[in-house]
Amino acid sequence: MTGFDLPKELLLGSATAATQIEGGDVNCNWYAWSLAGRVGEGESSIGGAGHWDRVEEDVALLSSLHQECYRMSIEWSRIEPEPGAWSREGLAHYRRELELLVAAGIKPHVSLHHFSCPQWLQESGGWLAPDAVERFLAFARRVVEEYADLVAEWTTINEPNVLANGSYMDGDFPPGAKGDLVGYFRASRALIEAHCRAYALIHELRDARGYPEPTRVGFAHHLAVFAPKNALAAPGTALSDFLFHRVFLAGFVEGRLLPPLGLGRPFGRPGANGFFCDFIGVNYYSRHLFTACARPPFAAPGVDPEATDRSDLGWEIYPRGLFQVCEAAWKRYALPIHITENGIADAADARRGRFIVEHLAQVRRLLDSGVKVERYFHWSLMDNLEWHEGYGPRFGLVEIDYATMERRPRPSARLYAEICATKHVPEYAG
Ligand code: IFM
Repeated sequence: MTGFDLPKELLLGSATAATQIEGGDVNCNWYAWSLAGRVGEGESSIGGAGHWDRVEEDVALLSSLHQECYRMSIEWSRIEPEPGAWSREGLAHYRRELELLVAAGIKPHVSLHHFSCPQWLQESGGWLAPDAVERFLAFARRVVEEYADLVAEWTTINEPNVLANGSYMDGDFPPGAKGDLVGYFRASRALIEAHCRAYALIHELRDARGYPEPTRVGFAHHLAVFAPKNALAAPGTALSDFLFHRVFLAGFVEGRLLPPLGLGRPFGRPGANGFFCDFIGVNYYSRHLFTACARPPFAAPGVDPEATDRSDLGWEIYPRGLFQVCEAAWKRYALPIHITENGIADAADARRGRFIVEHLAQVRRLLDSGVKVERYFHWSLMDNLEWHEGYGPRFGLVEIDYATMERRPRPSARLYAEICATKHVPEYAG
């Protein structure tokens, strides 16, 4: 049999986020965003993939697909539906889910913030509210105190660059501001501060309890390959790369503000390794081709017209990019890499199997080059709400029939399950 093997220490699993799959939450800012007509074509987060009522079924599904680890998020508005009021029902619900995972031998990885927040926080300014960081830390404290026995691995904040950009530059995320540079910078700074302080807090709360599994805290960074179309586009591409990737790495990993966000290291004490991360979470999807333009940052992203291999969303499928972004992060920090997301919108499931095999081949290359990759989470376990795009894009290993909420594993799910069970990646036969 040809193909290649992966080491047993590399855990393979899949990822989701609460707002995208749970359904039923009226206190979240994305529900209000749905009511405002900003999700898909009049779609709503209220349905999700019906996960809130199907936790047992979905944990059984994860088991049947031989997932070794599962990245999920905890919906802030389920835990704190009103300021300072902790929901017993919400807390008990996630405890049950986490207990089911642990009982099934699936290692949970919990994200505290994955794009959404309670509507009450949104109404007081979201990440621009004067007390946003303190509010987030109070939520983090409550969650970590509650689940420290079950969860060792934590993501503080998912894709802060995408969140700040969507909320204040593109306007697709609440509050829908467009080209608001001041808002973008202030939100980015608040996210960095929230992460750095949560890093210390999670360690302080959990390390003291002496669990055998060490606490590990990081953030999930959206890292794409930014390539210039030609020499003219090179400076603008480099500047875009700096603003979208590097500034957030410096903030979240080093606790350092770089211009234009500020200067210095204002966020207190890092961990024993000198950083505010024990691993770097990498969310990798695609490559963007930049063309020179007249407006700052003087290059605009697009898709290479010659790239024929694309997802349903038109994103270029570029497996080598996974190697490039992970290797660059490793060279800079030598921190373990957790691939916290990697996946494809592919309703017909025509390309997902190959996508998985080709991206895992890059993981093999990374390991062979000495890069410490410890986790790979495929995005996503199941079809879900692709934020402002609605339910159209199908990222799931498992198809969701939204009329009945029936779960139907796609052929790629079977292939990936076999890989997870055997740690052998077969040559892709189509
Ligand atoms: O669905 C999103 C996820 O919430 C964050 N990372 C990218 C995914 C696909 O766009």
